[in-house]
Amino acid sequence: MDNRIQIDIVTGLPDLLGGFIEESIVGIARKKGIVELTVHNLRDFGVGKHRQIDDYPYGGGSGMVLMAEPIFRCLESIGVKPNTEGTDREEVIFLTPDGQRFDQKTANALTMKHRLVLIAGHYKGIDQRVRDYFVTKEISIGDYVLSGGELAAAVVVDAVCRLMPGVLGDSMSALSDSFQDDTLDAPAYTRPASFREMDVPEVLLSGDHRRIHDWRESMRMDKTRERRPDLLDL
Ligand code: 6GU
Repeated sequence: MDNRIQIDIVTGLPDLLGGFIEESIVGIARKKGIVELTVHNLRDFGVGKHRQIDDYPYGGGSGMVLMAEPIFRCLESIGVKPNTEGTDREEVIFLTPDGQRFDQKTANALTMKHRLVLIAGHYKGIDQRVRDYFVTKEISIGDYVLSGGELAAAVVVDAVCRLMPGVLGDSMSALSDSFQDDTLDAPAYTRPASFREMDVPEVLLSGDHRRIHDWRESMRMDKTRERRPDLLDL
């Protein structure tokens, strides 16, 4: 089966990702051997005795720019090819607010790759030559600005890992998610059936799977019409 994926994250702030990777669904996917994830510290490829990884922008302006050299050396050390020689089973992704908006469809498409290399820039940007030479896809996780790409990389990795076959215990669970079929999820309840005089809808206790299915379907549609009508006219 083709359900393994190799993920490399390139960052100047590797510590930001440690806890997330170990504790999350990503940790489970790794332990099951479905995801092989490595975080690469750009500082290890820094220039000069201070292992410099960023510098002032040519032409002036605020903020620092990640230098081309450390990123080139890091990517070359893990066998990443220039984007002119890549395969369709590999994607080199730069996380940036000016990228293409991340959504469930993109997450699904990324699960089909053998390898994802994610570059998280933490400063004003990265030297354009990295984008020109290596990057095959630029992703933004929404219309707001984060101080670095690390959180965005974590978002993408989480969304992709949980879709990999075998990661979630209940293989149906990912398929019924909000967005997976362009609708929002129905309300969920667990025990007890009555809590501070708030009761679980009777239908969910009925054991009648047909009625439960129809109720959930109708709640999904109502919620989607109310909150995200844009999803229905796609
Ligand atoms: Cl991918 N990076 C940063 N720095 N900010 C963002 C983003 C990415 N997506 C939305 N805002």
